[in-house]
Amino acid sequence: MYTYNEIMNQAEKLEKTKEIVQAQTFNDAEVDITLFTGCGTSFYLAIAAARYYQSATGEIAVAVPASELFLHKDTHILANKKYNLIGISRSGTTSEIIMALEHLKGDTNIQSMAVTCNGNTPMANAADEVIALDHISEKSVVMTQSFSNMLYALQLYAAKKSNRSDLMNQLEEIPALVKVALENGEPLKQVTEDKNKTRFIFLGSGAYNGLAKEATLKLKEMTQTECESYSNLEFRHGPISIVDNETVIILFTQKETQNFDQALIKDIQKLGGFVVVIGVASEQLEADVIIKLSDNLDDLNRLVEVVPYFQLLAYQRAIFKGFDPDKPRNLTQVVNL
Ligand code: F1P
Repeated sequence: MYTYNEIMNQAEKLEKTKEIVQAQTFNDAEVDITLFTGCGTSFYLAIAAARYYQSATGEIAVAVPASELFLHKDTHILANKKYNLIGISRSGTTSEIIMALEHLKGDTNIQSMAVTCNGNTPMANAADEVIALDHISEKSVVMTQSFSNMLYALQLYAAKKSNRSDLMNQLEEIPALVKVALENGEPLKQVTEDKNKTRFIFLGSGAYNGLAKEATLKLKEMTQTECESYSNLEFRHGPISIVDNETVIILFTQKETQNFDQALIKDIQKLGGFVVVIGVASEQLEADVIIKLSDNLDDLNRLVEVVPYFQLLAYQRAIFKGFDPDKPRNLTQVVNL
């Protein structure tokens, strides 16, 4: 039950996150590369946040799993470049994120920031700056409102760092839009309550690729369904061969992708696949289910508006299949090596 409650009360939490980040001042020393890192959900968040950051600021931003930073430092860190290393972790105690920060500590080219739901942890203490979202304290093993709130915090951070009031104005609408999404009933009932739909594939490009990856993780964690994610047009290059009449494709569409998405949808439907489209451009598209988003924000700024749909999809599917989303198989809240 607490997983459900944590999904359903995330809009209020986003309001508080907005206040926290807007009130904070950040280090504005120049760097060459902003590197976002984390594990699991926090790594997928890093992908979305890095793509948002680069587009907002015009500066180079990349995402790397935390373990890669101590296992293969040289393949990710250039000795002659200055970095802002942004570590993301709900708990602030996951082994790899602490090991990565410790491994890079002392390198004068690297400044660091922790984004976490616990401001008093080894990770927060090891970083030069912290965005602490202490009002998020999830009981659930699966990360839901921590994902949306840390992603939102990093979007607000990018808007502040780039001094872009146009972005900030749009981001301010997010808590209200998430509330509407949460109150949208069960638009995916046709999918969640069909036992003949067994394979789920999420397609998202750009920053939405991070959301597509996180959507697969939610479904895996809550229902142990094997599922995959791809950048929209990559799906044609091989993976489409697995589509059959048990396959559901959830496609995140954007203004830039919609002209290509319709042909892709038709190709998938011809093979028997069931296609759900989520996005503002979805009005122009034909699919099996269309979830239309508000059209007053740019696709990049509305990222968090999409999150409730895939979190509730996983939750509702779990309930339909008789799983307890509060007790996901083989998982613990924090992974320690
Ligand atoms: C990250 C994480 C989660 C995963 C599981 C274990 O934790 O890997 O993504 O769902 O609960 O922990 P954190 O570093 O963000 O606390």
